[in-house]
Amino acid sequence: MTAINDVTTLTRDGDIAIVTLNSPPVNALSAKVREGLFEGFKQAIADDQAKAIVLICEGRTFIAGADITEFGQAPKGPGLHEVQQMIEDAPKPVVAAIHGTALGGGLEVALVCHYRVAVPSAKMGLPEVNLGLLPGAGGTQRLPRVTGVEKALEMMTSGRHASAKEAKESGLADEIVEEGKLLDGAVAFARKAVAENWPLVKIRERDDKVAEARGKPEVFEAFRKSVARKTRGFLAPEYNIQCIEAAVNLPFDEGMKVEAKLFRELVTGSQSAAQRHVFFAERQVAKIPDVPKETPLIDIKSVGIIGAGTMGGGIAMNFANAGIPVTIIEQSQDRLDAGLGVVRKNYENSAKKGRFSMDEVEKRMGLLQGSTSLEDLADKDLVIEAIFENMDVKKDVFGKLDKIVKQGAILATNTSALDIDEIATATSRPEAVIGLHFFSPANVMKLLEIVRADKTSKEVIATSMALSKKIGKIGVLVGVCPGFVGNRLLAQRQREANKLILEGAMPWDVDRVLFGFGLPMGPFAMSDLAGLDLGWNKETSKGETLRDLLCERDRRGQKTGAGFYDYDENRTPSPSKEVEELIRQYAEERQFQQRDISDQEILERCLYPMVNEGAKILEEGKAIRTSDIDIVWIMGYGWPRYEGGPMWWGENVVGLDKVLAKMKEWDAADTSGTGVFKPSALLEKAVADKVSLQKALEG
Ligand code: T1G
Repeated sequence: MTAINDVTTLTRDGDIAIVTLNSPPVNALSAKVREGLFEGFKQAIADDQAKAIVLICEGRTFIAGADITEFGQAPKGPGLHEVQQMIEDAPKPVVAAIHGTALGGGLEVALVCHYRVAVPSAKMGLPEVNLGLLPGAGGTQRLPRVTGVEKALEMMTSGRHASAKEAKESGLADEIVEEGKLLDGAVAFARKAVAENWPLVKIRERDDKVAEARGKPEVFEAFRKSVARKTRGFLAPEYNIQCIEAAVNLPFDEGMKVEAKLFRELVTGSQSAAQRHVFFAERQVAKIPDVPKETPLIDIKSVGIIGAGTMGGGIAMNFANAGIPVTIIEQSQDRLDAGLGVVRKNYENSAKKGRFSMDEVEKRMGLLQGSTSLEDLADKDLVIEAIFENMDVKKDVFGKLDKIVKQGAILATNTSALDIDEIATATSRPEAVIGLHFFSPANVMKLLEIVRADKTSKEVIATSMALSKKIGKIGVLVGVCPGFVGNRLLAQRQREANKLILEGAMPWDVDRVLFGFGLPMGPFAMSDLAGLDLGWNKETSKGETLRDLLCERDRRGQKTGAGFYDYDENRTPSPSKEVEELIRQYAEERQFQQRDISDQEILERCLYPMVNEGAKILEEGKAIRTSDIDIVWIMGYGWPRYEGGPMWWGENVVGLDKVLAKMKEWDAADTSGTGVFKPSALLEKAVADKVSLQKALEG
């Protein structure tokens, strides 16, 4: 056995050389790994006793891609293309032995090997698009030559991982070997290739699969249309498509030049920097400085949920989906039946869409028991209250839970803004109380704000964080403050949007600017969708606010065919002349000066205060890091990943100095006395010291 370097060894099994990588956590193609591959293959090729070579990895996975932590650094060691050239030109068969996830550069290394074998649990993909990139090591030219153009288009623009079975069917894998016997299987396969003198397959020399799409630009146009909505605003999907067009229409080496050019554009651009930031931010959220990894977890075997409304039912589905039995409490059998009926309907709709079988519907429904008695929650390990958003009602319920539920259970509230420290005072066990703020629809939205109260114990926090992953959520730990993190930033945007339409912009102007920025929907379209009459009623309406006036005119949103917008029978919105006149009159009566407002001002007024508020949240210790705030807004409110999240965007696209200057300008001009534009001290410090907010926070 030869140690090539500290992550690569070279051994021989008879006449088969074996290059083994062992570079945790995912054998990413760091400089050391590339060095080891280059030197290891050089020696294996030079070894006349070795009639073939197997490339295999120790640990959890085959190479999972380029080392994303190396991006932006000066390149060291042999380049990936050099390593690939060495492998592809080897004068003897090279077999990639794949387990875990062969992704990105990892699959691109496997594609220059002559053959690929995999275990049944292996997965393969080119997910660079999720990092705002494209496969930059020949993947865009080789994948379509193996799988054909349509599958390559779908795989590269979705970034999904193909199973070993699919890989075998599409020609990406040549053989599936027994689980747990990858090395033996790969060596036997290599030996067979030698014994039967198989040709050394170079994918770059194949043309049949790409030729099928030659002269058919409609294949690409149809595909572009099919992904347009999902990829709106993202550069990388289109660049991936263009590389595949090059693979169809140009000789291999020319196609490689197109790939290199477009890769360089993406990797040096802001979108990829933002998406790489999000990749790491999504993993950082799980790290809680004062809650060590070793913190013991409470075993959550059964869950109680109080409230079978939209939120309670949606929350219950998350646990049933994870196979955890749930008891749902409602005040009456009718409300219980209605709530469980909605859950069943949701499951049946998913089954109709082919997501799972009707048997699975019954299995999950079987995990949901209904009751009208809180006493039935006595033995639950976790109880989540999802009832009316009123402090007295919540404190009353928590007082009862404190008497009923076994010691050691977690008592959680789904409140979206109320003070959880106060709710905890209704119990004798504040250390067991935590906020689990789900976002509607609770069974769909990935974000879960986990709200630690002053006395919440580390075990309860650690258990809640682990549980969020188990039920498929991204749990972000936040502190108790009005609106926690997500809604607290939203309030900043909402306030400015509501003022802008009194100062001369129209709702459709604000929505257009924010939709154009990449948010899924503007605030006024969102209000029409949710309904303007939430919490409003005719009897008590005083006709004071714009919303009162709209609701009194039965303009309650999409459901009444009119809200801020007019809607046709297909609910297609159009600006409303009536609303425009109503707004102008309402503004004049309140002495608002109307003026032309630019799109830039709309964007700044809506988004800069969010950055400033995020800095205040950090200052107050209500979020651990700026990237957690980014994740909250990406996962919970649809902030575009290619803009990195509000804090990343404020720092890396706008510049904190510009945000601060505007906050100061608006603060100086503000006569409301509310201080809403007061610049965050942390923001001022970061700008003064010319450091990031995180650095300024860490001192
Ligand atoms: N580079 C560096 N670190 C990586 C990494 C990578 N490619 N992939 C994962 N990690 C770290 C991750 O940050 C975490 O670190 C730990 O590994 C476990 O990851 C030339 C240019 C492989 C499916 O996009 O999809 O190749 O937090 O928590 O849930 O064309 O990681 O423990 O310190 O996610 O089991 C293309 C990205 C790169 C794959 C495993 N490859 N990784 O998931 O564990 S660009 C990717 C993943 C490229 C070429 C281009 C997942 C995973 P820490 P984890 P997991």
